[in-house]
Amino acid sequence: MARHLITSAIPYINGIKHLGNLVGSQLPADLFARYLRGRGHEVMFICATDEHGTPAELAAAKAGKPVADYCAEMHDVQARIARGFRLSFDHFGRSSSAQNRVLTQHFAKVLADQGLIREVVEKQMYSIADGRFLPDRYIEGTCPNCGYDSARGDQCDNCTKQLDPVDLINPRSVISGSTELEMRDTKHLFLRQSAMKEKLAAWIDSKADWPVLTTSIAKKWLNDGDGLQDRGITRDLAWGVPAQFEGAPWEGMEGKVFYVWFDAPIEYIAATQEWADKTGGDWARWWRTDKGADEVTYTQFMGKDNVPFHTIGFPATILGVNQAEGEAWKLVDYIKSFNYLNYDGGQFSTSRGRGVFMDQALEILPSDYWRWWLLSHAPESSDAEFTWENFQSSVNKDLADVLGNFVSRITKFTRSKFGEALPEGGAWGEREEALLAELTARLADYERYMDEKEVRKAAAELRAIWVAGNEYLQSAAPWTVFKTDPAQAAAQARLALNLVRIYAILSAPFIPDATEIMLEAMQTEDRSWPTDLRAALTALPPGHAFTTPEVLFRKVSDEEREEWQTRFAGIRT
Ligand code: B3M
Ligand code: ZN
Repeated sequence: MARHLITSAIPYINGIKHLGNLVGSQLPADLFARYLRGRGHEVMFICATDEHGTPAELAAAKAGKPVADYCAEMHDVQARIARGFRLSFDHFGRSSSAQNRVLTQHFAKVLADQGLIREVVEKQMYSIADGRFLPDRYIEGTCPNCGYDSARGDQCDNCTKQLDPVDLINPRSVISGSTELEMRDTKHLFLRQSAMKEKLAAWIDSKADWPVLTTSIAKKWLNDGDGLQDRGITRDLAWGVPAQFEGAPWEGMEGKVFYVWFDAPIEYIAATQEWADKTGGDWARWWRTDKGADEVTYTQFMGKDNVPFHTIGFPATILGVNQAEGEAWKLVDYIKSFNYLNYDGGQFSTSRGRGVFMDQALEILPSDYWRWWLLSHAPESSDAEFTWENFQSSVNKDLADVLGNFVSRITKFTRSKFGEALPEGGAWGEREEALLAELTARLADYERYMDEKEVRKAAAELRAIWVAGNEYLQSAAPWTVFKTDPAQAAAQARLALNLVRIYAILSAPFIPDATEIMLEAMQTEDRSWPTDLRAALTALPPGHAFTTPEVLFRKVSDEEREEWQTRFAGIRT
């Protein structure tokens, strides 16, 4: 038994996530967590909401709520939807927690003590009417490139040109609309990432087993020069972790907070502390290498856009802090990153409300249907695309025709010929031995793909394991055998019913609700991983009672598909 720490990139607080976000971080992280628990390992699975920064402030303002209230409400909404998708976090934290504030300020102080922070005076737009500095996104004006009159200070949404607030024609404050803006000096803290370059490079070079997607992005940032520039870690905002020295004032930093990307990854640790404070558990054995975390395998899951912050930014913080005496924080062992999932010929878009969002998905079908499609089409080697045709066909074929049909056929057949208990008599023949051999080989592949976090391949192998059972039933045809040799049919039914329990266990990482229905139908609580398949195929003995479940998976009709296609073609408002 090993110990595994798993974190998913923490979703922004400013709205409900779409299915593309889900499949890029939380869902595959959950898959891996459930798999490892199923194999008997000790798992700590952490996620949280990312609550600081301008997006949170802007979303709260739009909702007409104080930002703290808005975040508390949205956290509950996201937590509820996460439960709906059966995301099995050990803790779903909040980056605005007291634990994160304390730890973020502690890390900043240690970094400063190590000489890894320097102060920089910059010029920034100040709004006299609002009495505050304005972050780039708080300034709007006319785009110098295309003339669009609501271009943001960081980018023009119309022509996509990257902008600087000073480029805007007639700039105004998003908060008050005031045009009384002037450039003023403001002081910020910069993390001296450049001083960490060699350590970072050596660390990334040592990760030969990482996915190419992860290392290619990491190396690009490391070597391009750009990525290794010293990075501003404070902002002129009210909402965030105050830029203080372990709670004491930091001269010149009054009214400033740490940049959201500085405190967000620290929340992985802080969320584990939140968990410990709630449960009385020990967080240090997961995060402090001097307290047992050196024996932990730590895996992170995220979309490719988050990779630079996890291969450069956060490790620079940890490596820098660890230079100090008494600091010994765990670095990530493996970063699994994902490409993008597109939606029906375009991109999912939160800002434009395009695609299917997590709450909407659960309104039309239970989570297993989505989990299966998303994971079996995870955007690993390239971007992937969601289409309703493809979704309908996967659900109908894989879930209804293959797995659902297998469970339904064998339970109904046995009930009608023998009653609702595993029948007695008969023995295995060549066909059963051949099935065992195939399942043994496929299970080994399935485990290997899961260990390697090859999500799509694992899904394909699991499906093949279901298919093997279906084909066995088809060729054994106990309904025909029963007419001439009931004992033989009984042996076949027994094997197939045992296979239902095995399918329940193996499928749990992908479709946990179906697992519960199958185990309930087989009237067993035995969830032990079938390491010895021969034994597992006879685990439920003759006479063991079962029930015949309602339809495990229903089909998606053409009418539904068309209805959903139309319903989600527009923009969510
Ligand atoms: N909140 C971006 C995102 O939701 C960001 C991830 C933080 S991970 C520490 O994709
Ligand atoms: Zn423009």
